[in-house]
Parts: sequence; C-alpha cells; structure tokens
Amino acid sequence: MITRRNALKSALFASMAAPALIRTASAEEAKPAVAAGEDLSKLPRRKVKLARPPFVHEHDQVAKGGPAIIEFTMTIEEKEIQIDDEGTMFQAMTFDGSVPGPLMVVHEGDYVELTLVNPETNTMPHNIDFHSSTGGLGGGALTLINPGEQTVLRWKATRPGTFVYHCAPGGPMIPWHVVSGMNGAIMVLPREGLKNDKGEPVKYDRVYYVGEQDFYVPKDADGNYKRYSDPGESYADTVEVMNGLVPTHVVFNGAAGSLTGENALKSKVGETVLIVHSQANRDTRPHLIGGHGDYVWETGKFNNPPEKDLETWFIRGGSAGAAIYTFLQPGLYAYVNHNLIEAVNLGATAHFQVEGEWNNDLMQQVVPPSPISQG
Ligand SMILES: [Cu+2]
Repeated sequence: MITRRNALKSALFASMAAPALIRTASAEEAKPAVAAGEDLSKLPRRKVKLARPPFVHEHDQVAKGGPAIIEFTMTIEEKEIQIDDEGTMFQAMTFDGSVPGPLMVVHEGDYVELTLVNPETNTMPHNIDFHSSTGGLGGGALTLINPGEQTVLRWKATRPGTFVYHCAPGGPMIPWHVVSGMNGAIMVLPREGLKNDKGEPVKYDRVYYVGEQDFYVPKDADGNYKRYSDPGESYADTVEVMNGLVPTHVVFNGAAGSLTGENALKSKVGETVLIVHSQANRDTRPHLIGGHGDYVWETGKFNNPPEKDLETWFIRGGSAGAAIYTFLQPGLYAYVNHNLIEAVNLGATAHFQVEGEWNNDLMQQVVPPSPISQG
C-alpha cells in the first residue's frame, strides 16, 4: 500500500538522488572556474535589503560607476498561507516569505552574490536556479541545501533583462516546489538604463513586481479544499491535481485579491510605471484594462528593442516580461491575465488606483445611459 509518508519518501529520494551526485561533481569543477575569473577583491560590494513584492528595493536606473558585487540574502520559508477570500489555506514554500520571492535588481556586468538560508524549521531540501546565470543548472547544482544549512552563490550578470529564478531540487520536486510558490525574478538593467525602440533613454517613476502563480489545491469528497499540516502531507494529493494541468487558483502575488482594494497599486496621471510580470510555470497574457503597454519587452530581454502600443502581451511560462506605461487618465484600472476566466474566476486580477485630472479629449461620456429615444 502506498501511504502518504511512503509517497513523500520516494519523491524526496528522487529529488535527492540526482542533485546530490551533481553537487559533488560541480563543487570540484567550480574551483578552477573561480581561479580563472577576474580578481574580484578590488570590486566594490553593496548589500541590498530586498523588498516584499509588489514593491522593489531601491536601485539606480543608470548605473553609477563600474561593476560591483551585489550582496543579497534570502531565507527560505515553508509556511501556510491563505490564497483566496474563501479562506483556502495552502502549504506554501517561499523565497524570503512571499509568493513570488522578491525582485532582485542589478546592472549588466555586476556580480550577484546570494546567501541562501534553509532554516532548521523547514522540512525539505531547496536550491535556486537563476535563468539569468550561466552554468551549473543556473546555480541549482551548487545551492542544494538541507534544513539547517546555508550556502553562498556568486554569478556574473552578463545578459540584461528580466528573468525568473526558482527552486529546482530535482525530479518531481521541481514542479511541486515551483507551484508551491518557490519562484521570483531578477531584473538585470543595462548599465546606461532602459532604452526605447529608437535607442533613446526611458525612465520609470515607479516599478511594481507582479508574480503570477498557479496553485493546485486538492479537494475532499464534499468538494471542499483540503488543509494539510505540512507540505509533505499534501504532496501525493497535490501531484494528482497538478498532473491534470488545471489549476484551482491563478493569482497575483500569492493570493486572490492581494493587489486589489486597499492593496491596489498606486500611480498618478503623468507617471511612468514599469511592471515586471513573471510566471515560472505557465503561459500568461497581461492586459491593462483602459490602458496600454507603451513599450513592452514581452520576452523581458533588454538587448531587444521593445514593442510599442500593445493591448495584451504574452509571457511564456518560465519567463518574466516588462512593460512600461505612462498613465493618461485617472481612475481604477484592472490589470489582468486576459484569459478572463483566470482573471475573474480564478484570481489573476490586480488594480491600479490612479489619481489626476480626467482628459475629455481622450474619452467623454457624450450621453449618459438613458431610455432609448422614440421616433
Ligand atoms: Cu524548494
């Protein structure tokens, strides 16, 4: 008989077996690579205090000075979170306590130096795969840590753009950890800042990070969402739902409603906002209802000129895109995944609350709703 405990054990074994071998090999390979690299001792070091999404830590858009080593620390937290307003509870796995993990910002040519901590109170091994880094499973091979361990990974940010990072501890643990919330994004800015399609500088007044997450929550015989005491207990049931490929929730920033109402994103008419949008597992199609993407890096990679005047853009599962918009009208804007079933019924909706003066030239109600005139 396959008990939950056995299922978890075999899953954990599958997760541990391959990466454990890789870790041994890669640790040795890492030595000559470091020796052959630049002398990093002369580079300045800067410590960054990460911000909880949708907010982003302080950063310069145009780099001041040459490359630096940018130090980050992230603590992995396994914790139960509420993911909708019906009170559905979910055993999440997180980078730094939030779904998604924080947006990290550096400049092209900088070195990212991450201290990753897996506290003893966690139940599972974790690691981090940076899509923006080069080699060693994106760092996954060098960062697999058990509860009670920490590790430091350094990599050079050679490609400008927005990129996903996620946990990838091997085998079936990979998709499970990702859809449990262990993903986030990094933005590698060009040293001279962003440019439009003509190569002219583009600046933003605010930046928000929206991490879209698909959740697969099992139901009991009565159709109610089940609650579990820890991630391991939920594993066997959750995999069954996952393998059906139909998410029960598609949300922004960890829960339905996390960016609406009181938590609406704020802006003003005339302000230019950069929205970084990631989806680590599944395709999505952001749309700002009543607004546009003035410049959109759909694939998120800043060496490619942005597209202009988009209505909806496409973020491939496993990537992060960036869109810039200057608000022209005040009001409440919904920012949605334009699969509207996912936006309205499953949770993928955020709000922008924009202050300022209405522009009648752009839109005016000529006749308010009234009875149909006769004759
Ligand atoms: Cu993990």
